[in-house]
Amino acid sequence: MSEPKDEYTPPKVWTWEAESGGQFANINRPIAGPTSEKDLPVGKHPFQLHSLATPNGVKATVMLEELLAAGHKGAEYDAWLVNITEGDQFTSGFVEINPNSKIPALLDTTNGQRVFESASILVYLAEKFGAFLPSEPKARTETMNWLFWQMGSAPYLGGGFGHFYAYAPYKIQYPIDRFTMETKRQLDVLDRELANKDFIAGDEYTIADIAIWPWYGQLVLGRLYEAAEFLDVASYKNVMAWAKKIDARPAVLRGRMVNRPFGEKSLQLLERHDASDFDTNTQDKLDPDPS
Ligand SMILES: N[C@@H](CCC(=O)N[C@@H](CS)C(=O)NCC(=O)O)C(=O)O
Repeated sequence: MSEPKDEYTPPKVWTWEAESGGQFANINRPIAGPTSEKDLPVGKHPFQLHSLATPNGVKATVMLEELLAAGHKGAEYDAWLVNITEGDQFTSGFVEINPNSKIPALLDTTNGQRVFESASILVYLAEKFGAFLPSEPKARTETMNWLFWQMGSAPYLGGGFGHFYAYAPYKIQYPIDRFTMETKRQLDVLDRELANKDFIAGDEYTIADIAIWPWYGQLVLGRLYEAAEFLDVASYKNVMAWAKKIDARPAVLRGRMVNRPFGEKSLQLLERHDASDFDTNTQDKLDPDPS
C-alpha cells in the first residue's frame, strides 16, 4: 500500500499522465473506443453473452438461468468470459456490441440486436419472454422504480464505497465516511421496504430483485469488499432475510457460477455453452490441482 499524497491542487486542465493507482488502475483510461482488432466468438445458441461474474454480470446470468428454469427454452445462451483486467472489453468486437466497454453485453442472434447496460438486458429479456416483469401497470411501474433505483444507487456502493474501502491504494477517511454513510442509508431504504413485502416490488420475484440482489444481497451475505462487519450488515434484518431467500434459488447459484474466474473452484464455470457444463466443466473438475 502506498503512502497518502499531500492535499491536491487541481491544475487548470487535467491531463492523463500516470496511472491513478489502486486495483484496476491499469484498465482506467480517459478515452473510449477499441484498442485492438479482434472479433468476438459466436456459439450455437440464440443469445451470446460476453461477461464476467461481477455483480453487474451476475444480473444477466441469473436472469438467463431463471428464464431457462421457468421453461423458456429460447433463452439458451453461450456465455463467453471477458477478462476486464486484461482489457478484453476494449477489443473491436466487444466495442461493437457495447461502445461503453463494460460487461455485461449481449447479442441476440435471432435478430442481430445488441443489448448493453445490465438493466437494459434485464428489460429486454423480460419483455421478450414475458417473465419477471409484471404486465399490470402499477406492478410494472413499481418494478421499474426499483430497477432504476438500483442503477442509480449501486455506483455509490461499488464505485464509491467499494473503491475507497477496498481498492484505493491507501485509505482516506473523507470518501470512506461519505460513501459508507450513503451505502448504509441505501441498505436502510431496502430494509424498511422489505419489512412488509416478500420481494422488493411486491409479492412477485422480478427483474428488480435480480438487479438488486447481486449488489445489496451479496453485500449483506458478506461476499463483497469484506465489509460485512464494518457495515454491520446483520442489523439490516429484512434485507438479510430477502438475500437468503434469493440466494437459495438454484438458478441464482448457477448464475453466480457463470463467467467466474475467482473464488472457490467448484463455483467457477468460466464459459457456459450447455446446461450440462455446471456438472462437468467447473474448475474443480477441469483443474483439480489444489495449488
Ligand atoms: N452501468 C453498467 C455498469 C457495468 C460495469 O461497470 N461493468 C464493469 C464490471 S462490474 C466493467 O466492465 N468494467 C470494465 C472497465 O471499466 O473497463 C451496467 O450496469 O451494465
